Amino acid sequence: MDAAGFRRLWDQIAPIGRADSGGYLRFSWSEADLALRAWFDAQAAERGLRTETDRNGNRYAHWDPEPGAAADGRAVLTGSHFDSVPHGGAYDGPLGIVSALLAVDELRAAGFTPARPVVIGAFTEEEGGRFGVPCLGSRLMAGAIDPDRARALTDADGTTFAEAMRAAGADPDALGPDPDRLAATAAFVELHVEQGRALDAPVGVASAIWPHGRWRMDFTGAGDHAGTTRLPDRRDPMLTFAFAVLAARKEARLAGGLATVGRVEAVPNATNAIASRVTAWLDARAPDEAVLAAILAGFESKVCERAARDGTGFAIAPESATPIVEFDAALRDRLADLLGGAPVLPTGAGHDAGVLAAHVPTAMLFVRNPTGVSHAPGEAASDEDCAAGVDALAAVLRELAC
Ligand code: HGY
Ligand code: MN
Ligand code: MN
Ligand code: MN
Repeated sequence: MDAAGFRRLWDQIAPIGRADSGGYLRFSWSEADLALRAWFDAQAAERGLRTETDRNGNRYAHWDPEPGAAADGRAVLTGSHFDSVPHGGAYDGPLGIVSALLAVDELRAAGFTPARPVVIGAFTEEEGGRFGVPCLGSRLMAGAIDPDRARALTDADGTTFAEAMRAAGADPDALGPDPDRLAATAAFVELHVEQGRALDAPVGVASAIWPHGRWRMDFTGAGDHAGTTRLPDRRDPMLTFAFAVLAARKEARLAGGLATVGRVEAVPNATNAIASRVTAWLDARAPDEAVLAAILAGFESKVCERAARDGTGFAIAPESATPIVEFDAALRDRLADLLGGAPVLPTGAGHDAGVLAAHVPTAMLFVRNPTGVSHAPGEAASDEDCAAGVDALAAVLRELAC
């Protein structure tokens, strides 16, 4: 397709949830998310696609085959997510949904009729940007998280996932595994912007996702006056926290993985008070499980030692874990061949495709990111590469929906 055609549809969602930073605030069930869902529904209606929300709040548009179509009735699922991290980029998620709509247009314009359903999915809370656990919609579908836990997850204001869902008109009582839907899915293909500088061609195919997880860390001490408490008398959790940030980076560097502390909350959060508590979140990723385990073990023991010296408390608890994902090798090779020998590359970023890969033959297409920036306003993709992504996705859907 041509770049201008991509841009026309893309521009329709560009203002939704855009902040002054140039990044996006598109949290699940927020006004922006509901506006995107309404836009998705309108696009589906324009194309005569049947829409549906599953028990976990994931939204779908179905391109149904003609009655009596030859295939076994199982669907080819494509799509991604609308939600963003705070001040995230424009492409992470929505690119996969917009590209899917355009790929359907392209296939129809070419006279293609699918032999099996082609379904476009918009997954809920992929980023965990509001409720903390990433890929929540797909995890629920796959039975990878207890629905009671999901319902009780809270956002920064104390609103639970269940309350947010209900306020948006969805039913949180229905949350839970959806094995029938998984069984009715022949393949899932998620198109996504590449999130680093690893892809030097318009379109690539994913090989694997690094194992990764999130941990909540609580540093506790004694709140006190910044002007009257002598240094030896302090039990300052901020000190232990500061050590932990450096320790995470050091352990990751030594082991050959990645560790990030990108979110922190201090109590009481006053300039002239020693904090009584610091809560922070660790994100760690690695090329394999052993390296990830080594980072965590080294980190925990160093911070515990340090906390003992600081007279502070330190507790760390996992909030989500995603094991290594090796995408279906046959599908990966088939798609790379189909796309004329497209580059095949792993990623350190998590995706709904990574969750569903345990249940359904799954593949990912990546679109080149010239800045290599993601989860920040600088995330980029050229219209030409996005159009190439649409062409690639259309070719893949044609191949899989025959
Ligand atoms: O952070 C992550 O990789 C999540 O998918 N988006
Ligand atoms: Mn993301
Ligand atoms: Mn994403
Ligand atoms: Mn005072």
